[in-house]
Amino acid sequence: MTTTPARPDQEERLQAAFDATIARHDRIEPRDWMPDPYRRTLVRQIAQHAHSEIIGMQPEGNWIGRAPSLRRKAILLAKVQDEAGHGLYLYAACETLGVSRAELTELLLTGRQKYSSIFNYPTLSYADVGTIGWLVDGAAICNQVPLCRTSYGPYGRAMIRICKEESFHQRQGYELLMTMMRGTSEQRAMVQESVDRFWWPALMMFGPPDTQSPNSERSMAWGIKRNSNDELRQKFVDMTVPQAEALGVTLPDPGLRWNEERGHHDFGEPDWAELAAVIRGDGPCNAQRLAHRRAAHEDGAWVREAATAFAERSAQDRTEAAAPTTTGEGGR
Ligand code: FAQ
Repeated sequence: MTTTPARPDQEERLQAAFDATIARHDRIEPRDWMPDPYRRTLVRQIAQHAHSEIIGMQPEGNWIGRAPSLRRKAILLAKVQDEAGHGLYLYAACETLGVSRAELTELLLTGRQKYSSIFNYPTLSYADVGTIGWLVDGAAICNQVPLCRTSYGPYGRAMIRICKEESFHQRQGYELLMTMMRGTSEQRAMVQESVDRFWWPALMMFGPPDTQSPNSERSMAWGIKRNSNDELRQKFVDMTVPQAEALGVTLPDPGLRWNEERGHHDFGEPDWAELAAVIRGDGPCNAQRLAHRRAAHEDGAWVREAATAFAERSAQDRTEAAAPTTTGEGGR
């Protein structure tokens, strides 16, 4: 959706009001005027985020039928359902910018919009459920807590609730891994193997390095992003290292060490060529994840048709009930 074109003098005033709102760190709301590039950037980021939540149900969903106990199954089901909910809040936030959920779904299914690289990796053992909670939700929290203060109102408000739920997700993952680490040597080895596979992809979730991030500078000037990709990646590493020590796992990075001078951990360089390949569609599970999403969308067509028919029928019933009756004194 584009706003009705304003006259040049009006446009200047509207732009000045928009700039002043951003400078005050206030919110832009759906009915406020906003420049088209700001709207387009929001649609891109919020849609990518929504798609990530929905596609992100697949790697863990893979294990619902094979959970090792009823308790683990109930926890995992609740988590995966939360992710569907997050996708829906985010699609709803995106719709306030004038695009429909149907359009966004079409853009995902035709590969014209992205979703997070992390969901293109396989889940090979039950430990991956714990590692996704600990590392993937942990990275998501680092990235998303600052988004609660993003400049676009509906996105920021959606993020508040999402972050509360992500925090539960992170803890359930850590608790699962802690339980396995207190178990047998095979279970400990399973956890370490899983952490070895997920560590680098988790660091890549924050996006390319700042020097190669074409969107960061403008998104930060607009207050959409509050921190750069590298700042958040560093925060995640600093937060995770002591958790790994408490858990008793080794993070697979020989370059990882505390730097007293910087007051942060130094760490190795992720494989940026791998991130680029995964984003391009050439990751280990890209084709499988999109094919699954496409099939689910097609299988659900009858539900959408039935819901549309029901809504139309209900609207017609309401119109008929509200219409003035034609049967007067002379009627039958
Ligand atoms: N994967 O210029 P930048 C979750 C693209 S939710 C794929 O730095 P930007 C919860 C980027 O789109 C995880 N693509 O871009 C959960 C751009 O391409 P474009 C999702 C990536 O937007 C847990 C290009 O590269 N979270 O985990 C990635 O300023 C467990 C250049 O990059 C969000 O979406 C990537 N990792 O910064 C669910 C958070 N990185 O669009 C289930 C909101 C970059 O120009 C289970 N999003 N690209 O063609 C953001 O904070 C930002 O969009 C970034 C990227 C930081 C992801």
